[in-house]
Amino acid sequence: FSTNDVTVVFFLGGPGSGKGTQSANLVRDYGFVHLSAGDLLRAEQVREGSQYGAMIKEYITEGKIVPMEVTVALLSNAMADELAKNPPSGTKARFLIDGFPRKLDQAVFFEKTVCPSELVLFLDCPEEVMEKRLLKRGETSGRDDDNEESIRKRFRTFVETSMPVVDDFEKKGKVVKVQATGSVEDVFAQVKAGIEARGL
Ligand code: UP5
Ligand code: MG
Repeated sequence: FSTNDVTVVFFLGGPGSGKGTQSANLVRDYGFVHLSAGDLLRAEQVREGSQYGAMIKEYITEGKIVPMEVTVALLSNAMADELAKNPPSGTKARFLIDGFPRKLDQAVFFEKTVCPSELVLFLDCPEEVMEKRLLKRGETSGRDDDNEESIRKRFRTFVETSMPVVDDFEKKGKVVKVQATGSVEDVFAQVKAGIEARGL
């Protein structure tokens, strides 16, 4: 597909900061197509015949970042599928890419080989708040990584590996940062104000 047909917004933030929740609001009000890298990986993990299932499960449980070849292929295939289904006519397709890139080299690779991002939306949230949300969700989510040990590992990976991605985009003036501790509605009001200020 042609990068002229699409607008890409990266949606970053720590584990449990509310990316998935706010994505649903953005889809509803702004017509974004939501692509969660984590959801795509979890679907690939259980896909019949996938050669990556066991590897993905191991990485997710350990809170480690899956090698980018896998994630970037899943994302670019999902984008191509969407554009084949709904070919852009006049207006660009808007993709909200949730939870990716989480490592500097993945950001560089994606922007070079798939599509540069227009904007980076970042949910800023303290670990205590995120931990509480994730443990609560873990009571029913069935996710392999919603337990105390995995959460600790995910936080560590986020600080050591993923925050440098946010910092790098920040230096380039691309980040809209939102405080994610309030209610879902409060956070969404800030998200709206932030992206509208950027003309999206
Ligand atoms: N909640 C949300 N907002 C709230 C609010 N304002 N007030 C009160 N409660 C709120 O929210 C989490 C929980 O909090 C929910 O119960 C929600 O109701 C509540 P959610 O919107 O799900 O937060 P989100 O930021 O999406 O949290 P998630 O757990 O999905 O974040 P992660 O970034 O950890 O998960 P992801 O699925 O992106 O990645 C999982 C793993 O996949 C990674 O650890 C990694 O191993 C792997 N991965 C890669 O390897 N590469 C990638 O590129 C992407 C993922
Ligand atoms: Mg999520």
